[in-house]
Amino acid sequence: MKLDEITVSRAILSRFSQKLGDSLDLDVAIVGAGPSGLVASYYLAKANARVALFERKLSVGGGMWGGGMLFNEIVIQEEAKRIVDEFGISLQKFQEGYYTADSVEAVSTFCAAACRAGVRIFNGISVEDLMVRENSVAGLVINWTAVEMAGLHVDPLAVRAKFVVDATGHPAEVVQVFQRKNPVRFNTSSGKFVGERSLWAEEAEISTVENTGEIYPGLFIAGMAVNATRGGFRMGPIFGGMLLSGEKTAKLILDRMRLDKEKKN
Ligand code: 48F
Repeated sequence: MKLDEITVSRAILSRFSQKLGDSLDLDVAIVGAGPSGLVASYYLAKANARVALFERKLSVGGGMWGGGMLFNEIVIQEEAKRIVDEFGISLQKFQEGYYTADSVEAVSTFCAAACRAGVRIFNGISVEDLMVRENSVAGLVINWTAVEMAGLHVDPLAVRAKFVVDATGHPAEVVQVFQRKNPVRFNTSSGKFVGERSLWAEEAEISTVENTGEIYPGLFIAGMAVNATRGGFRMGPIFGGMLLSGEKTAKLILDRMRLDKEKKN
């Protein structure tokens, strides 16, 4: 077969335009492809929601690749074992209730499962703002990470979504930019972004999951962004809470979608 460079270029342009074009009007837009965002997106897509995931970096996986202090093993506790098993990631029992997984296998498997379930993942794209309507969040404002890094004055594009999930980890970037630019009151103890507390793994793992939810109409928080937004503790390199938070996010949004549909009919 003869290879033509222009056909290669045309194939990339055409397929990417189609993929992004099909993602401009979504049920759910997730920001951040760490463990919580990947897992949330997987369960949403599996239930046939139209979902896309926007990740600033080239690589997905967020803070999972490096395990703890670059030792690329992650720890999963008993409560989240069923999720890891569902994805088919190999787990080794360390001692009662503690399991370990190779972080590279974990990231690549979560990512492949999300893609195969129908999630469209856009890497190298940063979310710089939200789109709003009167009293709710209506989507994302996106731009190339390369534009952001170069500090170029280039206007962004917009993505409409019924629900937005901040899964940006410790900085809770979406929540923070939204608060900075709008006189909003969140569903948190102070009505504002509270900020993350120091390390307390057990407490943090519980509160991550308990506090996962909608903090403003149309805006959900998942993973470490939950503890940052609601003033929870950090938990270090144990990842069960991230997975359970992602699963809960998907469940809450799917319930809401069902309710909204029933109300319409
Ligand atoms: O930090 P991250 O892995 O979030 P997570 O799912 O998991 C937290 C754990 O990794 C770990 C922990 C628990 O053990 O404490 O830190 O809550 O992934 C967040 C992803 O969001 C991307 C960022 O590059 C990372 O991959 N991200 C952050 N801000 C933006 C963004 C943005 N504005 N636009 C797009 N992506």
